[in-house]
Amino acid sequence: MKTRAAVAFEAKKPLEIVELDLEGPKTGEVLVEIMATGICHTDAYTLDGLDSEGLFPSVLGHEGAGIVREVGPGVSSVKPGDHVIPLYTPECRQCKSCLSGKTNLCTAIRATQGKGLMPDGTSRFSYKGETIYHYMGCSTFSNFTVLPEIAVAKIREDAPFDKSCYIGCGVTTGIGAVTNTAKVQAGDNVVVFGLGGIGLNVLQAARMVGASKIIGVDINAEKEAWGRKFGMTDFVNPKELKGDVVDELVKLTEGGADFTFDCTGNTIVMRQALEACHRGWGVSVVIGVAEAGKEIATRPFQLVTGRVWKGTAFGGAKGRTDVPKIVDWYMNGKIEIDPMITHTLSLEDINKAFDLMHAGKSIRSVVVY
Ligand code: NAD
Ligand code: AHE
Ligand code: ZN
Repeated sequence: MKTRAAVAFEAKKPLEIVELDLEGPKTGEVLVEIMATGICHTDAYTLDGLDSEGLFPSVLGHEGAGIVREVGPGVSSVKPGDHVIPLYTPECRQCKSCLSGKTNLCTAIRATQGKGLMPDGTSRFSYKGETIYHYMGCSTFSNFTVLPEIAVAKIREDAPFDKSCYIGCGVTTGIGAVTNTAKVQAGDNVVVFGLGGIGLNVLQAARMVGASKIIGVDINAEKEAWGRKFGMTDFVNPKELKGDVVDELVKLTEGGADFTFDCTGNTIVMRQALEACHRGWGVSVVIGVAEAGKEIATRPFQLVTGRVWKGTAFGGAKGRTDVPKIVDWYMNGKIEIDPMITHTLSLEDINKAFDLMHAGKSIRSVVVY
């Protein structure tokens, strides 16, 4: 079949809207009509050529929601008509990682996914006879995409696609980082670095679990008002600060935070986030994805004296199990999504979403097909 898609033909070039050829689902795969997709900073980072796994030409996008239109042989967990969210972190429930109960990082298809291919080692997308690569196993910048059955979460049908798509990455990552990875408790002090599409979800989760002080840090002054909407109690803008940001945060938290979160992808900020943790027990969670080649550093003494450095992918969420629950949280009003979706665009305008993100003018842009 044919599908309209925004293709990344080259790094650092705008996406091009073209009609691709799409092969139907093979064994264990499903064809999904994507109804809406968010644009996450990770898409921009890959398009900018900063992902060591980035491949071109490819169909980017990993924050979608849609409807199953066809299933391949052997598919049993979903059927045509089901509403689903594609999962860049699948959940096979059979691999060593899934069975361990210790991680959400299913390994069933990670090797081929990282090569832009389906589990059988081939791509379903092509253009004028040339292979176009998949991205993060999702490729939601295409109106139709093919996914392994283990990489879709079935969700309730009354959830609006243009909002629930955000649960495919940003919402689940931010909320899960707090509830699954850090396990923040009522009364804890929290610092969130970077108040974008991920950071604001960390803030709302910290508020939801009853954190005490919830401090936001951002170099964009406009993010103060955004943070306050989602539970932030204090704001620090390093650009407007005379002294050192870590000293300021340690002072504000009377000795250091119980939990800090990096939602910037900047390795200098990651260090600040660790060092702003409380001596003896503070935990810093790296969410941000750093450019290829970047490394983190700190004095080992920071760890010797009890600070813990850890990271999280997709908020530690097990996609098929947890995503439908997060959709329920949204539909029941436990979490907010609508105010964070600042721009809704057509596929033809998708490059504007990247411009808005780089200019710091959007929280989340969503493309509706
Ligand atoms: P975004 O562009 O919406 O937000 C980033 C925010 O960080 C902006 O508000 C920006 O002003 C702020 N910022 C930039 N430099 C800063 C600095 N030096 N100090 C303080 N604030 C600074 O991006 P996003 O969509 O929220 O994504 C954030 C990061 O999380 C990206 O690196 C993205 O790739 C990553 N991410 C990781 C996961 C995961 O599973 N680990 C999932 C989604 C996104
Ligand atoms: N491919 C990159 C790393 C990119 C990365 O860390 N991706 C996160 C999700 S970001 C979503 O917006 C992730 O899930 N990582 C775990 C995984 O298995 O990819 C690189 O550095 O090679
Ligand atoms: Zn993302």
